[in-house]
Amino acid sequence: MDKKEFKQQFKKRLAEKFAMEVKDASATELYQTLGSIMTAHYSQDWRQTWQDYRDQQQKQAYYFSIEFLPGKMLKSNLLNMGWLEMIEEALQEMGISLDELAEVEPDMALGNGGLGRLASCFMDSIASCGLPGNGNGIRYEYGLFKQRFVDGYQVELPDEWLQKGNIWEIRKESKAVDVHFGGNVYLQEDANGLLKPVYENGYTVRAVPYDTGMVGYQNNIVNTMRLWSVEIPAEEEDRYRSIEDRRMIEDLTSVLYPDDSNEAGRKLRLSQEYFFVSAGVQSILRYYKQLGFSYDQINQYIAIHINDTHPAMCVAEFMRLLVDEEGLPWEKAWNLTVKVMSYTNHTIMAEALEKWSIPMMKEVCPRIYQIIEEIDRRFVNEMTGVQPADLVERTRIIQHGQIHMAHLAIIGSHSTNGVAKLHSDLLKSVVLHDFYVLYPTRFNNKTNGIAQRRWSQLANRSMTKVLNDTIGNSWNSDPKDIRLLLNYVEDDQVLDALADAKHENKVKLAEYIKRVKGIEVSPEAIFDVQIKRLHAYKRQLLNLLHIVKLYFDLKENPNLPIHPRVFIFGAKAAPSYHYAKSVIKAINEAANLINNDKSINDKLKIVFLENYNVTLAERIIPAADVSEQISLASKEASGTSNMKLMLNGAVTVATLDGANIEIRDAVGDENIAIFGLTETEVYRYYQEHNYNSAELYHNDPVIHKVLNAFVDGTIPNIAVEGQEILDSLIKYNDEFFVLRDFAAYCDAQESINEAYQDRRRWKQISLLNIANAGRFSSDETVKRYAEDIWQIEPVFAHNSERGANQH
Ligand code: CBF
Repeated sequence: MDKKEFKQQFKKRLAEKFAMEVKDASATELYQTLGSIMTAHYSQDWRQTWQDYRDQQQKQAYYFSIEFLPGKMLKSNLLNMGWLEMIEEALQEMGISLDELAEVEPDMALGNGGLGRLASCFMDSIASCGLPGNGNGIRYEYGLFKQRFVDGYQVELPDEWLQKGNIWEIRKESKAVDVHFGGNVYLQEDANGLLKPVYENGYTVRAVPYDTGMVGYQNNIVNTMRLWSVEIPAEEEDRYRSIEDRRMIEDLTSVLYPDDSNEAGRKLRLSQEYFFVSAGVQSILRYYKQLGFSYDQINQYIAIHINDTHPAMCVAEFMRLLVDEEGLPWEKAWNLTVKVMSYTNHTIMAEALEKWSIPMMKEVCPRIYQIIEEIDRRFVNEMTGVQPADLVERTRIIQHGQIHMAHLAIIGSHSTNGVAKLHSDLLKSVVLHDFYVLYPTRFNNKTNGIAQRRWSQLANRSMTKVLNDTIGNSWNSDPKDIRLLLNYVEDDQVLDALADAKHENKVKLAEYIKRVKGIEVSPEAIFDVQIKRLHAYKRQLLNLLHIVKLYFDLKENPNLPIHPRVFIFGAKAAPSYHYAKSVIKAINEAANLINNDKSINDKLKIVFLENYNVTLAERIIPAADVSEQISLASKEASGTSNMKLMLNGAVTVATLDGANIEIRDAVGDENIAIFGLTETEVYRYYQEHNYNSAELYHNDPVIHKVLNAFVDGTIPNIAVEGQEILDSLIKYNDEFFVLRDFAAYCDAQESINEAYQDRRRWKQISLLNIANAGRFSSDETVKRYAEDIWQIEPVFAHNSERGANQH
């Protein structure tokens, strides 16, 4: 489509849809009109992609994830369709700003953080690499809460993202399936002497899929993200007459559980898990049956990926359908199940490895419980005699009245991977060591990646322009080519152009900060950014302690030779995570104190931006000079904001944790500020029980002074929160070694301060970060999943224009 044709279509569609002309239409009406032209256009490719997979009998992967976090899709779809510039110009000629239309799109936030965002990066990359892979999840009516600050406290508001409809999705009633919950199940011989389950009582709900096209990058491939929504089947209407009864059903896909790192031990969450697992697996098997192949080969056509433990019931549901519904013998069904399933672990935090109590599982999905019990019984039988004797007891699925979902996922799949080298090693050596002993070949690493086109070409257009002018645009489709920039590390023109682009982004962010927070910040200052979920192990508190120290230093000596710094935070705390909310309050109050203290000559500012989400990340990241990746070594599985910030030329201050280690390997020690305990040192403390944080507090005058500020009124209005924070650090012995790493962190920060003042050197470091970021593209990550785990291949080009990007 060219500009002229688009403009004609646009006006025609606007008239048909809204009976309006451009000059009378609102931004929402214009946005919806544009969206409908786009979906109509890519729908042909969508159908064709599906047909190609079917005709070519392609093996397909299904990525089951309880969270997806795509953010806004308008511009990313335009970019992937190859339309971005053409549409921008055409709209402009009609007096419409694309940015204003993008503003009205809700940020699709069906996830909490890294886990869900990774799933969406994968969707983008899977389609862009021409790989046959689909998403399967839940269409929550309310996304992750909207965060507001009231008197410095986090307040959560509902995210009614569907209020104005969602232009990207299609409700597919014809693909609905029924999901059965509750009641009793017993086994009875059928006419052929086979044991079949008989269901009593219980209730059935309808799962209706809403499909969203996942548009590949300029390759005419469109995959599917299928999100399930609950409905009451017409034939069951009579059963659900009261509002309470209906509410009970509707709640199933109403809200996203607002936490991705604590055990979500509630019946609703378990029901949600079974709901999307059962619906997804049923629809996959229905498709497979239409292909007409025997079940013996199902693993050659289907791969199911269990993203974290939430969809682990896929193992049992697949068994249920093969054994109960299709009549396969147990052993045969089991062999196939293990070959079809694979699992990614995303955390070493014990509390996030889900466990469900037997009574609850029996109540929610009794047949699934029976199947898990049988898997567990057979596992124990099979492992009889394995040494050491207690290994089986430690690895079995059902222990002490609880069902261990990670154990189910590992035992029931052929692959378990971690998400960064260190994390995968820790899984093997510590967290899942017992399983590694049993199944050494199942364990592997797949370091995370990011959808680089979104985080550069969309989010940072000024940098993109410099890169395109300097190295051409092959990196647009093959992010690895960004390394061509290495040739320009001594080129002052390029260094200056990149620095100018950064400055432009900082000016824009400064304007935004002024608009939403009323805080004046100078784009000449260092923009130092920590953006991620608020969690004690991520140590936003360490960042704050250092800021307070700097503040005291400046109070003592206002002429201290430090380059002005703006510390920017973005973080949501899970609503029930009291401690995290106290840290938010403390940061906000410290901001009030420091930002209003004229005596420090504007050398220090704190900006805590509300409602951190994908869209806000797209504003902040291009403007960042410094990237804070300061979790306690061993605790952050990978991190992905570290990769986004690096790609945008920020310099990382980091512990040797998660993917920071690989970033260090990529850029070299001299282009990153590493500090703090290593994972080995942390584990040594755990073994020797010899950490004493109170000693540090009493003996180190700097720590003493900084911590006292939290309880002596220096930071105002945090009497309760300040005490809670102090107690966590002293009384409860500082679980995440904040005080132990404090001095090293201050030194690392000082090295950043010095490095920044050597402008040329800083620009070079920044360039080296950009140039070395290509390896963290999720294109590369999904290719490794495709090859090593799912065994899927790029679709064979249907015609010369279609197919995998040739990179
Ligand atoms: O692997 C993706 C991300 O997942 C988490 O957010 C998670 O929810 N477990 C981890 O905390 C991140 O380290 C990781 O990058």
